[in-house]
Amino acid sequence: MLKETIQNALNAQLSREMYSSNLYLAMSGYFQSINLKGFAHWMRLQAQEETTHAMKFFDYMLDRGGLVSIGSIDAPPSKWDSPLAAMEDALKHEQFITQNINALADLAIKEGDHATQIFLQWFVTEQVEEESNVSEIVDKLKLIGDWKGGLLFIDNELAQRTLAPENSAQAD
Ligand code: OFO
Repeated sequence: MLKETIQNALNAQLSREMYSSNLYLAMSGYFQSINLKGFAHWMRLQAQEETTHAMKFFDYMLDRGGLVSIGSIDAPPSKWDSPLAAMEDALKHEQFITQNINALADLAIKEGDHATQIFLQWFVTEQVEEESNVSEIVDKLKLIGDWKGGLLFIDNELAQRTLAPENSAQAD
């Protein structure tokens, strides 16, 4: 049985993961609208990955006899000033998610909830990867500055992305 404090915190994170999915889907739409199809593809997969993250919280709470409650989810923006501005927003958002995962892990320790601590370890590791992936794209965009050829090169690179098995919809 989940303690109420833990259940509330897990439900709040479930909603944040759903917001992440909506945010990245909105970014995918923005990139598609400016014909950066590699960026759009990368963000579309990122949105799918976030849905998988949300479902991990959903399944975990139910496995522990908890109650899922879906909170209201803010609408994400629909456009950005530049590819760099969008990716910088994505990085800021991932840093925010990392803070929340860490706060959840602290709460699980405080409440002596060992199962939740172990469940959250996957997310602690995942956040290192999430920040690093986005940060690399931000750095490359800064490096190329206004050079359009460089932007198309990055776009081609991002078009190659595939989903890792642990982040595909089939994972549980
Ligand atoms: Fe769920 O990792 Fe990004 O937000």
